[in-house]
Amino acid sequence: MESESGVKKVLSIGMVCLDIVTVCHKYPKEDTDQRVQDYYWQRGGNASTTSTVLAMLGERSEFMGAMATDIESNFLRDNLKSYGVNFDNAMVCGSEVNTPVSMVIINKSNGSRTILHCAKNLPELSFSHFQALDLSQYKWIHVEGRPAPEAYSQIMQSVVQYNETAVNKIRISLELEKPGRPQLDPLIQYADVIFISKEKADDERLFSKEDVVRTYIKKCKAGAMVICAWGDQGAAGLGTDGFLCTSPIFPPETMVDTLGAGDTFNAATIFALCQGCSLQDAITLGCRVAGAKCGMKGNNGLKDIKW
Ligand SMILES: Nc1ncnc2c1ncn2[C@@H]1O[C@H](COP(=O)(O)OP(=O)(O)OP(=O)(O)O)[C@@H](O)[C@H]1O
Ligand SMILES: *[C@@H]1O[C@H](CO)[C@@H](O)[C@H](O)[C@H]1NC(C)=O
Ligand SMILES: CC(=O)N[C@H]1CO[C@H](CO)[C@@H](O)[C@@H]1O
Repeated sequence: MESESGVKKVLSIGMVCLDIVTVCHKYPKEDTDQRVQDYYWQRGGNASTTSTVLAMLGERSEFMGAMATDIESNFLRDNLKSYGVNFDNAMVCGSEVNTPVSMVIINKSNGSRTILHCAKNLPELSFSHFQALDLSQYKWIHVEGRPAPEAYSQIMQSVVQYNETAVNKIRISLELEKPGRPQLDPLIQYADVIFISKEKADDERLFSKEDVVRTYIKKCKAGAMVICAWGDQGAAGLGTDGFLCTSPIFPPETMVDTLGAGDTFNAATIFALCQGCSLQDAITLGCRVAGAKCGMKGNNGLKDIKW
């Protein structure tokens, strides 16, 4: 048995932000005044949510990204601690910088989430900050494709280079999800696992999860795999070996909240791949955990389920 400190970590790189969530029984009409059912703060940001779910599934999990020092950021720090997500290597910015905030409206009648995002002046993670990391602590690095292609390209290349001679091998996963960011596609060549979102696919006129993985696998390095989650259609995965797999959804009894279902899917899929599962089993676990998440408020309840 390896000692706790010898256990390699999974690092998630990207955004942490504050989600101010409002739950209403139906989606509001413009210029009306009404009561809502609930209101709460939660930690959001795709990489940050992925790091949370990885921690709940039992991985040693770390988050790295830019963080402010304002009131909102205090909430985020306390929250990361409460989930056991390490953030010792976050890029802490000066007092003039604001935490990004997503105002989220959850429609209780169907679980849908509408996001209004406000990013003021938080910088992107820089390569020089990343370079100070001791990579020997990690077995997996998950990268949320942010609009900083140069920094992210340098980050990923430095991991690939480290990996060539290191004893401990690191695998990289990359999430490309926002449409209109084709400048991030070249990052695909450095990743072992690539997550492509439905949103990005829609924008590129790819109309099914199978079309997405068949199109994107051509851009991948040998041995890599592409994964695409497609809301209530489940998910598909394809490796450069040409073996296509799909998973159905595992719907909860009632849909409560789909916010972060995609990040939960990514985390559970990465967790399964870290355990040595096949791609088929990994996306199936991804859909099971994401489905369970859709049936609860937030994702804290996931830690009470045995997978
Ligand atoms: N209506 C649903 N019923 C059951 N499972 C669902 C539903 N919607 C999503 N899921 C599960 O979540 C996974 C991810 O879904 P999807 O890609 O739509 O998330 P997303 O919209 O990106 O979420 P978010 O952006 O809020 O993180 C799906 O593969 C599926 O397993
Ligand atoms: C790291 O090395 C392993 C083993 O050679 C390989 O499978 C993997 O693709 C490499 N990952 C990266 C990011 O270079
Ligand atoms: C903070 C952030 O970028 N959140 C994004 C996470 O992913 C969803 C889609 O899956 C986006 O809509 C969010 O804006």
